Amino acid sequence: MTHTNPHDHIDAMLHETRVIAPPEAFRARARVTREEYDRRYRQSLDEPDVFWSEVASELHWMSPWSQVLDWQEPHARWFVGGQTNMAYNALDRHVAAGLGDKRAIVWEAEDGETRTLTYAGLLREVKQAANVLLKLGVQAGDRVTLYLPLIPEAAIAMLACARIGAVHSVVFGGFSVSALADRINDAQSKVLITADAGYRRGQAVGLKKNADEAARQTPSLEHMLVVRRAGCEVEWQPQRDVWWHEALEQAGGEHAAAPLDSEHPLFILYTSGSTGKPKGVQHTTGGYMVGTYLTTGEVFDLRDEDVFWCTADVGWVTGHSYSVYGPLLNGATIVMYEGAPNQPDWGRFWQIIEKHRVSILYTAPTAIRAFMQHGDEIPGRYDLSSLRLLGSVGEPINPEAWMWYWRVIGGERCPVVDTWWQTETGAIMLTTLPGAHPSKPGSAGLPMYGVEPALMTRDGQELGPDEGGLLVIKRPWPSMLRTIYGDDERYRKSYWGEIPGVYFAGDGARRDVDGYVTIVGRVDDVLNVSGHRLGTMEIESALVSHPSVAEAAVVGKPDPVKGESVVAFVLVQDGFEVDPAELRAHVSREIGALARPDAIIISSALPKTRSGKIMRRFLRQIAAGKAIEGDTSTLEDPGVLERLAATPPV
Ligand code: 6R9
Repeated sequence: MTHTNPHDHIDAMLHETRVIAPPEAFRARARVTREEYDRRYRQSLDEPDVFWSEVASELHWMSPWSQVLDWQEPHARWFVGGQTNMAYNALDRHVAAGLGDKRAIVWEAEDGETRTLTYAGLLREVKQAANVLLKLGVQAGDRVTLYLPLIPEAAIAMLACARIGAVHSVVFGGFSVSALADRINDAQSKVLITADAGYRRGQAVGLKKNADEAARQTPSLEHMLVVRRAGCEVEWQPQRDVWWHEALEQAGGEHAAAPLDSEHPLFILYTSGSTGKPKGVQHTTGGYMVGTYLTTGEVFDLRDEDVFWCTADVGWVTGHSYSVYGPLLNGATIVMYEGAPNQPDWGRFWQIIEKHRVSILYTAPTAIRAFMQHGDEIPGRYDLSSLRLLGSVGEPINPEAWMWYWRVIGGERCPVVDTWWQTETGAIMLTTLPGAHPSKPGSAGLPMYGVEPALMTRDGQELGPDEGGLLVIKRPWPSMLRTIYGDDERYRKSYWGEIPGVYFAGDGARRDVDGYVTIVGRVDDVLNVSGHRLGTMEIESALVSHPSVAEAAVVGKPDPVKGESVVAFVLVQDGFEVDPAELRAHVSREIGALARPDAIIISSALPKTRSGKIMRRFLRQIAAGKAIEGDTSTLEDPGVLERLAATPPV
């Protein structure tokens, strides 16, 4: 392996051979050395029972497991027979160890308001919230939907559910009424926890108003628990609606965490797949807890004095595993920021880091690229010396953005970990360990303990070094999804049925001779827009639900900041005209603003095979402004491609 001095050049930025060793000062006191990684990784594959028992034993179990893994492909049960509680491990355990006064959450609003909760304070509110849920009739196994801004109550509500064994389903606050209603209905939730409004760019966004509208279509819903965040006027149904602050005040402060089976469901989180309907990815208690605990501690080299800031909203899996559960399980201090990265300007992140002395920052390439666009001068105004480690997640990070992050934000002092994982995997799967492994900008790196990746062809042939193929995982791991809620058949087919005997991730990748895996991108009809997963079919069905649209095809187009942007090819319904602004607003209403097409191409025909299948491959080329490549002879009317390429987007 060659080691390139990062000072050397810009020229090397485009070469894949660049390797950056862990900074010496970091390496010298890192939690995990290279030798230790090698030894433990080996052990995790050769003696998984011994390895996982050791890790799980660092947490509290109310009764011990009798078997580490029961694997009946594709169904895994981890820590079989064990009983534990996520909230107990995230809170009570630390308070019992004397850490009650330690800061658990340092929250900051867009306007600079801050609120700090200690471990003891957070535990108190979680116990009260647990009692409120019980009083509303929520029982272990019942589903509770959360539709909240990024405020401490989001974490409190998640932990309160976990404490009583209710299954939370967090719906991102930016999602629309119908996206919310669909998710409540799929989960058959009894209770919705929301807020009067959230703030974004100084504007109050009416969450309760959306929730009220959704509730008209969700018969399972019995109660709405409403956090007062903005203090704005809301409609109120006294039979159904309960103010969070009033209920908590009246609730008892004592609550003993329920001992739950290791395989008791912890949460459902909806994510896009290659068909129209989002999948309710289901995680369970014991395995997810062990996975997020282990990865947060070791990938981020976590220490008692760290201030950990994962910028993800709790509406995404990164917000579940690394804004809430993983760091709390490790007793860390978390920063939580409810607001946009450019409020009041593009220096906001750096100002927060300076103010709260953040030592670990975990964010997405799309944010890094946006900061990079605004230059080195803005971060240069702030004191970033508290930082000691940087992380990236959500999409491939281009080497140029990686280098900028390392150089400008980390001052060539902080290792950068590029962590690959998914909603389905629950926790980080591929990464480098910051003190143990050199980084190769653009490449996620090596498998975490217990993860056995491979590159394969569609028919299951394993590929050698540097051959591009499909990323698969060859054995179960503790934090893996257990099923798709209400649709086990879809779970079987999507993940363990594509290539028999292995977990199919849906990503294309290659692996070099050192074992470093570089992710190329999705191989299915899933887009990654600003690090968020969106199904092309979901957007297409939103488009065709508008009266002016007869048919639609959606593809991604490479975008310098978002990674991918949404391009929609739209066939107009006879007798209608397409109003692009109205169509974009319609998609926002149907799904959420993040699905809004950046470009709409209005056309009279789509490229179809004789059997009627839309050839998206060609549409991707047209969207990217590229020349058409490939065999067009199977198209019913090859002339359609030229006409589409000549149509300016609106
Ligand atoms: C954690 C999360 C998962 C998809 C995944 C892949 C992409 C995530 C990545 C990455 C390259 C990384 N992805 N991390 N691609 N390098 N470090 O983002 O979960 O929202 O389910 O998305 O995101 O394509 O398949 P999720």
